Amino acid sequence: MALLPILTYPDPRLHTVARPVQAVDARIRGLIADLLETMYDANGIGLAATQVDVHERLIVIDISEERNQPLVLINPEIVWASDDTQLGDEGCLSVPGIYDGVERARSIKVRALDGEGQSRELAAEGMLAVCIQHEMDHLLGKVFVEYLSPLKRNRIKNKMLKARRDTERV
Ligand code: K1U
Ligand code: ZN
Repeated sequence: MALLPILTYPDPRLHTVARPVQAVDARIRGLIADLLETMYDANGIGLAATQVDVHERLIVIDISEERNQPLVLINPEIVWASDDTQLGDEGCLSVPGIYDGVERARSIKVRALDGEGQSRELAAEGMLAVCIQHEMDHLLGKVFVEYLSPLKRNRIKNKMLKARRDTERV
């Protein structure tokens, strides 16, 4: 297993559209293990392959307090979403230190392959539904700050670029 470097906004590679996973083979099982290790190490509740510069439709999630209920979604598709929405603060490991409100469907149904390559259907609501929608956006090349106003997004972009320059100077 390996810790993978996480791309940070506004890295243009975060806007890459991921292609479907062709086969759940040893390479993909290795990537799943690395994504989970990287997510747990960063104290995240989710991570998309896009964020580690792998542009295939694969996400991992664990919203449990005990951090022992990993969920692997390969080639996920939302097959139903409620009209009812929820507004909640989101964070992102690719935009460290920034939290802001995003409106999302309150309940969804998702079809995906699991880590064994089996097709599953999952109903999710609340935080799990939010996290799945956030991670699936990454696979489409979308970062949550794109839901914010251009003014907020520009401030965040400048803050991230300054933080990157400051780190490079050390
Ligand atoms: O970078 C990511 O995509 C993971 C992201 C997932 C997420 C968090 C909150 C709302 C939607 C999606 C994170 O894990 S950010 C890390 C974080 O600060 C956090 C951890 C637990 C709960 C809430 C935020
Ligand atoms: Zn994110």
